[in-house]
Amino acid sequence: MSEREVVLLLGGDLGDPEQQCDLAEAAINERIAPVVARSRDHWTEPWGFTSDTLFLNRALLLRSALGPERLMATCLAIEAVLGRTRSADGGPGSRTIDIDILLVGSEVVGTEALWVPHPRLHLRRFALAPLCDLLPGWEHPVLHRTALQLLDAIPLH
Ligand code: PH2
Ligand code: MG
Ligand code: MG
Repeated sequence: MSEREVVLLLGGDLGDPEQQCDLAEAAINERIAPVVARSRDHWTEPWGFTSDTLFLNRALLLRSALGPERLMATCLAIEAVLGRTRSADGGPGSRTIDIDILLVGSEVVGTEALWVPHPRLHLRRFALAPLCDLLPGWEHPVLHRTALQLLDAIPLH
């Protein structure tokens, strides 16, 4: 299959988030594809749960021919190498590193294990703001709004 634009979102709030994101980026470079562009670093309030620590969120743009399932498996393997653990109830919580697939070109996947574009992308400022650093004009293949339009639609508070 031909190469498509892939955007991954890194996020972490435990330990040294800058170092964790740098390590994740190096592993992605080596195991998935060269990183073409990187968003600014966004320090963000935790979304969906409370914590004293801020998240570092950073988006990465790659070009890859890998399908979403292979991408996801590799992201999970890199998280594991970097010491990612998950809460027993599966709910959101503090973590060393999370690597999520935001989009794979205009591909749409909806299975029990994997949704692409990320199912909560349009609700999350912490994901849309880094994405807009990279591809503000990307059009969501289901919602038919650009990344910038989706970001503008999120209330500030
Ligand atoms: N990730 C979550 C839940 N909440 N909040 C921020 N600020 N950044 C994240 O990356 C994040 C979150 C689930 O993966
Ligand atoms: Mg996540
Ligand atoms: Mg994740």
